[in-house]
Amino acid sequence: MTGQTIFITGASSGFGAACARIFAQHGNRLILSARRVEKMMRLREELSGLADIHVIGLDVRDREAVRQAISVLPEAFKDIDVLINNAGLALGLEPANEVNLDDWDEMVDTNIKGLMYCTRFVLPGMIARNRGHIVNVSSTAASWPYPGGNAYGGCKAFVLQFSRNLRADLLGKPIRVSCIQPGMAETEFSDVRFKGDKQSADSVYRGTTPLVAQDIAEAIKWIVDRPAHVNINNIELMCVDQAWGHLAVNRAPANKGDR
Ligand code: NDP
Ligand code: 8X3
Repeated sequence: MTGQTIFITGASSGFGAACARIFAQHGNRLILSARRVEKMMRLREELSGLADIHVIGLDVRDREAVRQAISVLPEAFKDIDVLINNAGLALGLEPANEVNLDDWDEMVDTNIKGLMYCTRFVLPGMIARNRGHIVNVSSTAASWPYPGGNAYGGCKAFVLQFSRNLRADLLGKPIRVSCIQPGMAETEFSDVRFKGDKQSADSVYRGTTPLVAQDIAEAIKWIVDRPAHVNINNIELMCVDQAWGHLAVNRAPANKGDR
């Protein structure tokens, strides 16, 4: 379908920027939001001639700012058809007993609360217009735990279950809710997770052909393009160089307590 108004959070890089590019190529109106406005202005420049683009500097953790941004959208952009709740991040890989609590707070505030705020402020308009689609970006980390994934995986599990519960709330209304669970994809994600430690970030993808942002954007485009009576509940995708491993087993004699 063409000519829709698409609101993308986290549009300054990675999956969000790739979504902007792919949806712009199909004649949609785009609302791009993230904190780094200059990056989105450059993207708007790149896509000029393809789509009308409204850029919002927005920190999704700020509930009042989210409310305000959505309530003052220009006339041409205010009827949001598709919300892509993509803004998010992982911080650190420390075990739970060593983690910096500020990192946990920031992950919860962004991945969970930010996504809730955007959803809550966009949804009433969708219901009033009797049309809409919310696509939430979760992660394989929602379903498959790994050491150091602690709060990040927990946040993404919230996104998956929240998506399903939204569908339950919306039954009887022509509003779709989808969730996508990508595996490792090379974006700024690992630079952010390792706080600028380039070596650690690069090591995540070394020797692999990881997913790239375009892969996720194409999947989201496909989800949105299904006929109106089809709701894609959830999609999980990984690169071919990623799969599950054995469950971990502790064989060390020490630290077994009373066993
Ligand atoms: P990037 O780091 O490239 O992009 C993250 C985006 O989120 C940026 O545009 C960033 O913009 C935005 N963002 C972060 N915090 C905030 C905030 N407080 N307010 C508004 N925007 C924010 O990573 P990806 O593109 O890879 O990540 C996109 C989503 O995909 C995230 O939710 C991530 O958890 C998820 N994901 C990533 C995977 C991967 O391996 N890359 C795999 C599975 C899921 P800015 O800093 O300008 O605010
Ligand atoms: C990002 C994928 O495996 O780093 O959500 O958690 S992973």
